[in-house]
Amino acid sequence: MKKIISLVLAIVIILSVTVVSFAATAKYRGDVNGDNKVTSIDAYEVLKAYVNEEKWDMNQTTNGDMNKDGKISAIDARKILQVSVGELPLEEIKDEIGWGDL
Ligand SMILES: [Ca+2]
Ligand SMILES: [Ca+2]
Repeated sequence: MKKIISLVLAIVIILSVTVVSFAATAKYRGDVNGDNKVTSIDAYEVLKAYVNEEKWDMNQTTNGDMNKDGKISAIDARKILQVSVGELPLEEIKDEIGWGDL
C-alpha cells in the first residue's frame, strides 16, 4: 500500500512540475496550458481559475491575460475563444515584464 501511495505522489509531483514548466514557456498569449496552441481548453482553464478565484503565478497570468489588465477574467476567456476560431490574431509573447514584477 505504501508503494502505491509513493507512486501516486511521484506521478502528481512530476505532473505538477510539467504543468509549471509548460506555463513558463508558453509562446502565445492565451496559451495557458503550454501546448503552443490557443484553444477552447485554454479558455476553460481561464474561466475555471476566474470562477474559483485561483491565484496564478506571473507567467500564467501573463499567458492568460488577453486584455493586459493584470487580471484573469471572463473577458480574457472570451478573447482566447476568439483567437481559437481565428477571429482575433495569434499574439506571440516576447520577453515581457509581468505586472507582478513592478
Ligand atoms: Ca493551449
Ligand atoms: Ca485580463
